[in-house]
Amino acid sequence: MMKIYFAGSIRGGRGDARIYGALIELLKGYGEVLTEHIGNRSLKANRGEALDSRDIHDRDLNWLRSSDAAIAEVSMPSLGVGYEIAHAVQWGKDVLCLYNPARGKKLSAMIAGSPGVQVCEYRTLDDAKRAMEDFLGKSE
Ligand code: 6K6
Repeated sequence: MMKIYFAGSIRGGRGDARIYGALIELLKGYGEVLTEHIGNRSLKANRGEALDSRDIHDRDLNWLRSSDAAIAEVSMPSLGVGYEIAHAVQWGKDVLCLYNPARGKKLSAMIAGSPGVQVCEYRTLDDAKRAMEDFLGKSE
């Protein structure tokens, strides 16, 4: 089964957590989502898992390295998500960034201008679903 790494903001802000949850539910139809907790709305920006930061960092990078495809929701700017995207690009992974301009933040030029990532603007869950299907079809 394909291993999918999903990245979304945690300490950057949880305003889009509901969207992450919906995207993760869709992704579960295509493979194993290694980071299901990102969509958990009880995961708050200031009160996370019981692991310390070093353990979270090492675990997440190991998951990312072992994944077949990486998908990041980037409408809410997050240092951690940017850091993960940079690693995935360096490791030669296929990376899809989903960006909803209606959330009101302009996408960083470091993501919008990265030749290693595919950026897809979306407005509806249906748009995002199509983009993820196209992308995963190519990474198989
Ligand atoms: C949760 C709530 C408060 O602190 C946490 C720490 N827990 C984390 N658990 C799992 N993944 C994390 C955690 N913190 C950051 N990450 C990873 O970085 C996730 O894979 C996200 O894609 C990304 C979020 O980064 P920030 O900078 O928005 O936190």
